[in-house]
Amino acid sequence: VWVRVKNVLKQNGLLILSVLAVVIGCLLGFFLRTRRLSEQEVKYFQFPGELLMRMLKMLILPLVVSSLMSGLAALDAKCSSRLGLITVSYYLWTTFVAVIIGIMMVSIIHPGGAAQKEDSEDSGKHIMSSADALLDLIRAETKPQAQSESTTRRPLIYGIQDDNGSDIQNFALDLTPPPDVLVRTREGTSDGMNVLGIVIFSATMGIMLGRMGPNGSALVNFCQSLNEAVLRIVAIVIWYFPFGIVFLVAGKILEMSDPSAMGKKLGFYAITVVFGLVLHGLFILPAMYFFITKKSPIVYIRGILQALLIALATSSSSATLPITFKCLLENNHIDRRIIRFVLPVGATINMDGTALYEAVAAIFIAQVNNYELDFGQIITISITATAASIGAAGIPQAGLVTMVIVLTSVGLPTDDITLIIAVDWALDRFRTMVNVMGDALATGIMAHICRKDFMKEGDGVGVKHKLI
Ligand code: DAS
Repeated sequence: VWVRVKNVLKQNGLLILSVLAVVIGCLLGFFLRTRRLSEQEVKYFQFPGELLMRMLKMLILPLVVSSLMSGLAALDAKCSSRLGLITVSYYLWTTFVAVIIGIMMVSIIHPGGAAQKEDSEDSGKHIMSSADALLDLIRAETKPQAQSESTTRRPLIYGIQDDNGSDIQNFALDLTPPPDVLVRTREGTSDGMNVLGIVIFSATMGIMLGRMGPNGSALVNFCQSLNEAVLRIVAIVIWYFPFGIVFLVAGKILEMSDPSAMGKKLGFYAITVVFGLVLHGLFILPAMYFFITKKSPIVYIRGILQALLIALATSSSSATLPITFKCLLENNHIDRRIIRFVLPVGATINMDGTALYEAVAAIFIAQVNNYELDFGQIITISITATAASIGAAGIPQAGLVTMVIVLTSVGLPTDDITLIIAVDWALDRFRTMVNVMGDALATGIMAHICRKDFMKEGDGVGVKHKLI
């Protein structure tokens, strides 16, 4: 028995320690809330957790650039375009399914309270016609409306006028939220654009390198070595996680607002989101994996549990990327060339949990305001929630920032985001887990679909990274 226990601990020691760290972090956090720590004491207490986040963020840039550049360079043009097309189509499909699930859940549970049909003068009021809502998505307005209006109906694309009113022929696809929300999470938005920029740059470079032939081999080799080095750093950093997770979770609990102040509607809203995330993350996505690969999703998910825990602790899919990469390579033995391409793209554009969350939140806010959304507006919400999740960065509470796009698209008051902020820090962790789950399962599916393209042994498939 001791030998078996020793083996289990050896294989799963870090995972068990991380689970214990989350539990201890929760207990410690709720205990310290009773001690009424000063702001300075809270800051000192949160430092070890902040250190963990910085360690992970340090690895994102080299990992994404080296993965995409070496991954795309290793694929021939036909294979990479086929892999790219299937990957992006699959990501869009699962994101849209997540939105539909969210809309179904919030319409069935109706957490925002039943719309009063009786005499109340504003019962079932319509915000805007559905045709208007859909057209607003592409309508080029000559002047963005003043930010002061609570229901800023700024379209996603608009022309800009200069001060003397002449149109500047400069149409921007405007995914950034109005300044009032931008100020609150400027670092989130800029990181979002940075991560997207990194992916686009490194994907482009990777494709170019792949076409340079022998001239590009030195740079491809450099990227492969950099990729290997990053994974070896991960193998070291990962042992700090249990310690860092305790302080990260406890530090967040110290910051959160009083859960008892959460009204009944907010409680039902949180339950709706969690039900939707569980349905999509634990049933729909694994079912898709099973039907496509005919393999057990349970065994596959077992291999990425460490990454899911880091997602829960950090609420950042980008920060979790190095761990997801390591789990897929060493535990699930996915071909490194597939991981290098599919995973970084997924971590940037594939956020099923976020898309589901934003659809639920928008309809919840409509219900709380006793607005009745018609079919056209529901379609608008499903389109903008999908688009907003693609634009969201893989950092904490990014979904809260891009949600403004969804609310604005159907004329809902963006100020009502404050209704859900109290529970957002907790729900963010679960939707980040679903985001990471979606990326990891997609990588397994792409590896299965493209297995014939990679019959020959990949470079270092399933290599165990030994500590230096
Ligand atoms: N925290 C984001 C992520 O890292 C998800 C979100 O904010 O919706 O995926």
